Amino acid sequence: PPQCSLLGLWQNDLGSEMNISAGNNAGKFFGTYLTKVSATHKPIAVSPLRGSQQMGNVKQPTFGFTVTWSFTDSTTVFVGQCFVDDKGKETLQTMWLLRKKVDSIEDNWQATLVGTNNFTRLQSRGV
Ligand code: B9F
Repeated sequence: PPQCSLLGLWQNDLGSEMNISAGNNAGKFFGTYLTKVSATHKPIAVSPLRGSQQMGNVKQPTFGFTVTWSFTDSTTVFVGQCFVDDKGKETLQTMWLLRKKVDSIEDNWQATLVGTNNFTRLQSRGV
């Protein structure tokens, strides 16, 4: 099977969707992220993502990207690896850190959440 590629439309185990639409030969990539969950009353909006991955002819590259949420004062970073199985099915295994905005340094201790997400390619639903 070919190299694992980050480009395209992905959905994670929470139902969030991301579209990695552009990459360059310096390993940088760009896209958009639509989270399915938010735990706020503010409406969810599409947010930009920017990342970088291992360069060159790497079959299962490692990568990292940042999502700066457009609808709330917080930022999430993801790190992961793109895996491809012997049938060509690709999976992104990631861990994330979410930094919340807190009002004072005394609240710094409670400002970071951690978790995992795995992403698979979103099948086009047709019409
Ligand atoms: O809900 C987050 C948020 C931050 C401060 C107020 C609201 C923004 C969206 C985060 C989405 C996370 C999950 N979605 C996903 O696909 S990023 C990692 C997970 N993977 C209230 C306080 C802190 C969180 C909720 Fe908030």
